[in-house]
Amino acid sequence: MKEIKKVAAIQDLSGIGRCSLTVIIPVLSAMGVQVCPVPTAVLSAHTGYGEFVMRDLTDFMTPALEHYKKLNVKFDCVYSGFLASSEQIDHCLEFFKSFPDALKVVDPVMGDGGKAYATYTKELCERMSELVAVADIITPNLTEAAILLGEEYPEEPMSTVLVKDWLVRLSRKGAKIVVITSITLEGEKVATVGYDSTSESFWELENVLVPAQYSGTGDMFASVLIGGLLKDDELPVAMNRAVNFTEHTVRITYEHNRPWTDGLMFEGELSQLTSQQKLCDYKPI
Ligand code: PXL
Repeated sequence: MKEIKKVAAIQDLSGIGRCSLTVIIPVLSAMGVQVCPVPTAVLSAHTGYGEFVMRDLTDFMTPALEHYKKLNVKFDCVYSGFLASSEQIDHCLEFFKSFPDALKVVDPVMGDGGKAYATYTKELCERMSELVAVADIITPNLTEAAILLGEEYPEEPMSTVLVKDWLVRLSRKGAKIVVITSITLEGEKVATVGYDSTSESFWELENVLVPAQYSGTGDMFASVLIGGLLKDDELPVAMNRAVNFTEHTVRITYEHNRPWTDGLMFEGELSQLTSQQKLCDYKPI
């Protein structure tokens, strides 16, 4: 029987407003990957609601890791995302160190639209670079890329030359592969761009413009990307899969005129993720 790949997902569980584990578990499961959640916090609703109750689970992480080591669990991927305290950076580093053969994915969740999320302190943002340093793959959005590089959030469309410079500078912080989502490029384009430092290749996937943004979009993108890479997709193929599915669910949500806090209406669309078809709408830049 084919082995099912296992991902340790170090992420929060938010009851309302699809994001983090409530996106990652169904999406990766539909792609045939087992998600083993390591909850960083439990929230009544994600932070975008402004009002929410949250239980920080920092003290759960080390005992959980010790248990997995005792069970001799082998994870194929360790994937970190929303963190509740700067101390959790140390626990994530321990997870990455404990499973050296796993694909290490860091979604440096810190903010969006040029602003940091409500619970993200300056210290937590500063320490995120320690995780980026040990990652194989990082998936920042433009806000997070700017924070990691110590740059201002670009209010103007970016040139391809500048985007490539950001990708290379980010990869020099440690990760072999860097994928940045939601970049506004010159020529009224929004794109997802990727860089593989081993082959020194750059990829761009143009996104269809939808005049709305929804919570959990980054989690959706990263989950589909990971699912593809664990099925041995090449980077541009996995990016293509992730862009297409994310875009499709954004469009459906927009057509239903849902508030952005609800997240993406993906539940009826999961069957699309089971397809093995490899797409090639990407282009080198
Ligand atoms: O999708 C990022 C995210 C994850 N988890 C929580 C959040 C957010 C973004 O707002 O609040 C709790």
